[in-house]
Amino acid sequence: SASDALKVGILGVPFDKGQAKKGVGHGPAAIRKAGLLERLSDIEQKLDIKDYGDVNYEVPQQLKDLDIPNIKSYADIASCNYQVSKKVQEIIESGRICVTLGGDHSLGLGTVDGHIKAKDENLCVLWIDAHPDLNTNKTSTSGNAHGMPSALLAKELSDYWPYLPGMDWQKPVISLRNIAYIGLRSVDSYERLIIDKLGINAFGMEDIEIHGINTIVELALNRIDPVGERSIHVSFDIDSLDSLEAPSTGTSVRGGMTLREGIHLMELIYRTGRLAALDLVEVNPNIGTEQDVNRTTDAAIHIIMAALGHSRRGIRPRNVNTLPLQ
Ligand code: 4U7
Ligand code: MN
Ligand code: MN
Ligand code: MN
Repeated sequence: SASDALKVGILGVPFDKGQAKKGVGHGPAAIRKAGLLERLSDIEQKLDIKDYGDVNYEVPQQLKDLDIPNIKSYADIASCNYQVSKKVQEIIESGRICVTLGGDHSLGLGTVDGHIKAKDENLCVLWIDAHPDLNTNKTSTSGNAHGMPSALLAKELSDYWPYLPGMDWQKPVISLRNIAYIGLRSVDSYERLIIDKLGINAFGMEDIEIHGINTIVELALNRIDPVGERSIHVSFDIDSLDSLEAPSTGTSVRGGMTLREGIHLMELIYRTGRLAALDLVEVNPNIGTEQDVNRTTDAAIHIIMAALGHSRRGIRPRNVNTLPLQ
């Protein structure tokens, strides 16, 4: 029946100014074109899906020509994320799981902020990524905002940022105690310093090799949500997967997770029943061959399907216990 359907909202964020490569703004269109909605319509878990289309934004007059040192396209970052936050808050408050399609990972600032507002701070974040995205504008070697969202969100790092005009909406912020990283294998030196100094829950590829993905997800959830009561936000950067699994992305790093590990992780999250927001970011259809793009969008769709209740075991037909006779 419709009442046991899981309510989902899909939001596209065709944003690319958090990094330098053209094409990541076409990520939402590429994932949709690869058949996301069609494939979600026949998974075992019944879904009630509402597509909210793509976010658009304008840079307000008072932010135009504003420059913040070493944050490229700052005014666009601040303005777009404000709209993302409002939309995500609205979708979660309407009782839907918010699936945000990126776009570069700077949008994680807005999605987590919207979730924080919708759930009154009672949430935890799994940041699935080759990179921890923990740079401030003082530590970043690139000035690219897609390497900064978790540092912008972290309560413990707020003193390390200058005043950021146009970001006053971005409050309150989350404690790093409620964030865990999985899949790390490209960590800048200042990011490593922050992780060690603050005792951040950071699980790298070697941890997955030693313990296996199942144990790592359990460990991560135990750390960030020991009682099992928090709303869960998964910010899934497609570059967490190995370059062979997801070649069409801007900052790919070899030696990453298999798609199997990504799917298993999302199946575990689905089973908690507490997933409220999933970001699927950094798919860039301008990178690689057509086959590379298809492989990458297909991986993204598998991750989303697992998060929303697709079962690789299959399920028996409803109300039927025997095989049909001729
Ligand atoms: B992504 C980097 F220096 N750390 O800050 C930086 F290595 O959202 C990469 O995870 C950031 O893809 C990658 O520019 C951001 C670099
Ligand atoms: Mn990222
Ligand atoms: Mn990354
Ligand atoms: Mn990237």
